Amino acid sequence: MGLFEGKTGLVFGIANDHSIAWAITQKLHEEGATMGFTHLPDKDPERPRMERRLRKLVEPIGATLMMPCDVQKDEDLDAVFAAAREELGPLDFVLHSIAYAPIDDLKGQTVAVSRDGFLTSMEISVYSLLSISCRAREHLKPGGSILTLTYLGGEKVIPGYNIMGVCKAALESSVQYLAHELGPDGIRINALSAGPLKTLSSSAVGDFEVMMKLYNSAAPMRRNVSPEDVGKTGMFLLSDLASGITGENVHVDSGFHIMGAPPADVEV
Ligand code: 0WD
Repeated sequence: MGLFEGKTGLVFGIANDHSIAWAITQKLHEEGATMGFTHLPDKDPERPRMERRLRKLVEPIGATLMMPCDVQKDEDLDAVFAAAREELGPLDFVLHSIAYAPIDDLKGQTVAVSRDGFLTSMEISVYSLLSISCRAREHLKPGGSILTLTYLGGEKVIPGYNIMGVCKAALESSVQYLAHELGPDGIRINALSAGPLKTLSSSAVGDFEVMMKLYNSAAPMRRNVSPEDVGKTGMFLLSDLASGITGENVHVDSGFHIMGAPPADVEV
């Protein structure tokens, strides 16, 4: 019997088949989970690109719930959780795999980020975890689990990651405060810090290709991670196998984060 047999959850953040949320979803599905999904609202209802892309992926795995959701809108979040209650009943897990920064602010120096860019980046990339967790608290069963995605740029300076690094630092701190507050209700929350993977979001980050190459030569395992690596650990953290883990930032990065200097065989 699969680890998620008879379990239900909500997944935020599948944009396409390269999305990290999709890698984790596939593992959850293999273990028997029933899931609801959200996609960014389509601007043109005549050509619902986002909805179609998501539908193509999740219909074949038996998704019963697919809804538009812009995390900047409370009414969207309320509608998603109300529909989840109706369709899926009390939830076992919630996956938050969302981040955004306006491109000019992301590419520019952190010192020069605009006020609006800062607020938008923080709202979508950090506040969304708080607002989703606040609602999830009402819908998760005791023993329920929340997972968010982060990156080493929240702990150390990664050139090119800029304002998103500041967001990830705030996200990781939020995970700890939320773990403290939700723990008494029997709810766990963790972050998974993934190595660099080629996705829609990461294509906007400067020097990301350089980072991917660097992992191949400088990570202890001398390779970058795969979506499969991240999918497996994401599923584990949401599962009952991780029943004693909360407030943690689990690195799935071939060990890259432990290095303080490149190995001797790497040319600098
Ligand atoms: O190397 C990477 N790709 C890494 C990503 C390494 C470590 C961490 N991460 C993180 C990201 O920062 C993010 O938190 O993983 C998470 C997922 O990112 P992803 O899978 O790399 O990127 P993507 O497939 O683009 O999914 C992020 C999604 C959005 O995609 P687009 O590309 O359409 O912006 O976040 C969602 C959206 O589906 N999103 C929103 N959802 C609701 N409301 C919003 C919003 N306002 N904005 C973005």
